[in-house]
Amino acid sequence: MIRPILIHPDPRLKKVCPPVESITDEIRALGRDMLDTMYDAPGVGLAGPQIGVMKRIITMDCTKDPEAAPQPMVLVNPEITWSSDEGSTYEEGCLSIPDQYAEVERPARVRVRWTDLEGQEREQEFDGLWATCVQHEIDHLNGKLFIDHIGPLKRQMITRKMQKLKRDRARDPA
Ligand code: K1U
Ligand code: ZN
Repeated sequence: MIRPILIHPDPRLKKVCPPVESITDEIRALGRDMLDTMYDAPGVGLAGPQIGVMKRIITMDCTKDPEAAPQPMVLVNPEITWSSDEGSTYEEGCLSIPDQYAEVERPARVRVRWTDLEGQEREQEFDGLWATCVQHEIDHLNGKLFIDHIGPLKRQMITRKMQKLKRDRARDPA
């Protein structure tokens, strides 16, 4: 099921999410809904709070080649256990901040530990767009958006555009 995506500013996008306590059928169904919502958007990642679910769960698929098999991932309670000193800059976007982009520098490689939907502990190193995306999504779980990594003037300009977008959508829902 495709769920509506919250648009910034929204107080739910500023909150720190509590961990998922156990892997249940409800969490597995949530993971499926998040993947459906992410692919439909389309996006390469999605975090629980973006659909108003205040739980530490993210989805990702950063497969670049449209001919290649999809690589859907659902990460529950993801934690960064190591970050490279080397950085990498990527022009990030966000499904909760449509059509706005800004360069953000983050560690180029990270090691992440999480629980999968079978309840197994997993740990893996990510690089390239996968590394950028997993850090962007974990930020969402901590109430942080990519615009919190940029200067205050550009952040304010983007926030004002989003306030207008929300006013316009409320007046004329598509
Ligand atoms: O969390 C989100 O809002 C999803 C976001 C993730 C992300 C994008 C870019 C850098 C880091 C993290 C998106 O998926 S925005 C859409 C996007 O980047 C995209 C959409 C379709 C194809 C390829 C990329
Ligand atoms: Zn985002």
